[in-house]
Formats: sequence, C-alpha cells, structure tokens
Amino acid sequence: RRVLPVKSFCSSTSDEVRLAKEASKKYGKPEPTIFSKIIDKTIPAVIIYEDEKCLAFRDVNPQAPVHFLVIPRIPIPRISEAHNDDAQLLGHLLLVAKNVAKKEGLDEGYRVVINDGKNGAQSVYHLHIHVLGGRQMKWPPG
Ligand code: TR5
Repeated sequence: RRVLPVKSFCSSTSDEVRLAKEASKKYGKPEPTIFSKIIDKTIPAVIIYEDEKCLAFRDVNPQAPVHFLVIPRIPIPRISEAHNDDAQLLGHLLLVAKNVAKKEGLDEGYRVVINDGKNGAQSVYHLHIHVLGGRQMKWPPG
C-alpha cells in the first residue's frame, strides 16, 4: 500500500489554490520573450553551454571582449520575482556562470551582473545573468 506523505492529507483547498497560483505565475504567466525563442532554438544564438536547467550564450551586443548571458529554461521574469523555492536553480545559474567564465579563460577576473526592472535597466524580462570580462572593469557602474 502506498503511504501518502502527511502533507497530502493536510492540504486544504486554499493550499491547492495558492500552489496553483504560484505554479501559474512561474510556469504559465510570464510573456514569452526573445530568450524563450533562443531556448527553443527558433532564433539563433551562439550557445556556449546548456544543460537541463539553463543555457549560456553570447550577448549579441557585447560590452566587453567576453560577454555572455546565463538564463534559466523556466521563464522567471526578473530577480525581484524569484521565489524562495528557486534557490537551488539560482545557485546553479551562478555556478554555471563561474564554470563558463573559466572555460572562456577569464582567469584575471570578471563581472557578474543582474539588472532588475526599470531602474536596473533591464530590457529583457526573462531573468539573465550577465558575465563580462576580458578587460578592466570600472566602479561604480553607470
Ligand atoms: O538590459 P538587460 O539586462 O535586460 O540585458 C539584455 C541583454 O540581452 C542585452 O545585453 C542585449 O544585448 C542582449 N540581447 C538582446 C537580444 C539578444 C541578446 N543577446 C543575444 N541574442 C539576442 N537576440 C537574438 N535578440 C535580442 N533582442
């Protein structure tokens, strides 16, 4: 006999509604962006790494000799809309950024940037991590 986890017995309708709302927010609602098309390969990009959770590709308008983006396959619109249960995925994205930076030969250091919303100058509403390197970065950024 299959033993159901305790949570199944306890879940109320309002729990289900909350979970469904969260799931639709995360998986259903976000508008597809140009990055969705890069993920499903209907538009081309120079993909330099991919796995089951994310991909990394070269920025089409590079701001440094090396400039690539790491994006999750699921369309989280922006970092300020990430959920607590995205923690593992977000950690994974950072480790991929680090591993690809190494593969790209950025041994002297590099910059990792996430722009959020209007004031952060975000232009594509599919969460992405910029990795920039191959030159001396300045501080503060503009
Ligand atoms: O301003 P945020 O942080 O939102 O960064 C968006 C980044 O996406 C910019 O650095 C753009 O240059 C980059 N971008 C935009 C497009 C694009 C891209 N990188 C690779 N391939 C791209 N395609 C095919 N189309 C874009 N519109």
